[in-house]
Amino acid sequence: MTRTDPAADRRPESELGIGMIGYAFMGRAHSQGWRNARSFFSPPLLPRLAVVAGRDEAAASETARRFGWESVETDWRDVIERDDVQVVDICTPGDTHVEIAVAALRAGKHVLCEKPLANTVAEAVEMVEAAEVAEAAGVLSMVGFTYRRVPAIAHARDIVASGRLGDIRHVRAQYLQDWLVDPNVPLSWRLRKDRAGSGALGDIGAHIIDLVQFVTGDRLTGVSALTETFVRHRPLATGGAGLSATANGAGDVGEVTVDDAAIFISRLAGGALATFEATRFATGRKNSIRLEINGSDGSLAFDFEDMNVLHVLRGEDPDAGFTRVLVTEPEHPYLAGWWPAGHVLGYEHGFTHQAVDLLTDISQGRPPRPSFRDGLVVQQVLEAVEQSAAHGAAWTEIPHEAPVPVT
Ligand code: SOE
Repeated sequence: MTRTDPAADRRPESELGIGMIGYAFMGRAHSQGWRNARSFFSPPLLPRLAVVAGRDEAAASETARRFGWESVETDWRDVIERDDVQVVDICTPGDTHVEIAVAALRAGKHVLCEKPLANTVAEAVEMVEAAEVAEAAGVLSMVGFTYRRVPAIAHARDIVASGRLGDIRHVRAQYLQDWLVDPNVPLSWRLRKDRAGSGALGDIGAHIIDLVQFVTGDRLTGVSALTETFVRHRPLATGGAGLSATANGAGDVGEVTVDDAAIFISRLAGGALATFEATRFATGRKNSIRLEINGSDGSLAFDFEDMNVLHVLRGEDPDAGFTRVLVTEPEHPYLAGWWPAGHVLGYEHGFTHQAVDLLTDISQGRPPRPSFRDGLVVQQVLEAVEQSAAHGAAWTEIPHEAPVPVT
């Protein structure tokens, strides 16, 4: 362990030590979330960036230097053993989530775990069981579906919950990226089933499954799905570090073992029909999360590539068309902590809102949302999609009763 701040041990009780495991894209996004939670909001408990952990000490140290983490570890087990860490923040690939989260919860640490919760339903069940035992002892947990915390999405949920759209009839959800269209993009951990669990389906499909259930307050009851892998072999990144070469021993390419795209239809428990599309091959779409909800008395539409705007049609005057609502007023969710109306927010702000909500929940002993059980429900949908796609798009029910009985 290398300690960068000698004053680190003398901190007021109103702080929680954060131990972040992982330092790459999500590590950077979470780091700024913890920092801005402290700078722009006044959560009852302030986050102290105690330690960032990664097997690559140089890379983890660079994240520590850039974001102000007080120390660095190279083994996540050492993070969990530290008395100055009260929250473990898991920012590593999905194949590591269950082991780290269960160990951290059993060690009495609150846990924030990146999405998707796990790589399988079985792993998610194990995590829910550990989380609910820990919760009984006041140790809390959250899964990182941060798009719930985009103000326009939270506002959309409030509109649906108010009943202003009437009975929900249609839900249209897409998550469109194009970073894999080039077949020369090297094989990364996200393209290996043993590391990521699935491809576009679990990485970005999980987001829109959670968003639809969050905004509508409803649940998917079953799916009929297709998946596709358009590019089945890719160059190994930088000599294939951490990735096995293809069976033919060529050594310069590796097999893609996950989906590049998934499309599926569903019916919500309340009767609405829903369509989902998650793809990394939507050429020209960079991070377009699109949601449209049609109700008997109105509609709403959202696109993350214009993330501060929510288009709302209120049924009073259908000729009026959709109203463009700029969701930046102080009374809109989370905005009071930021800038005056019109000074728009970005992708990173959802991570700050996530940090603020978790810290507030911990201070009040309130179970955070989305919970690990919410993450398990998403995992069940992911598994149903893969089962349906493996059986000619056969209709596949999603168990109504979670495999972990609600206690
Ligand atoms: C890659 O698809 C990715 O980084 C996802 O893993 C994130 O969850 C999403 O927010 C942005 O795109």
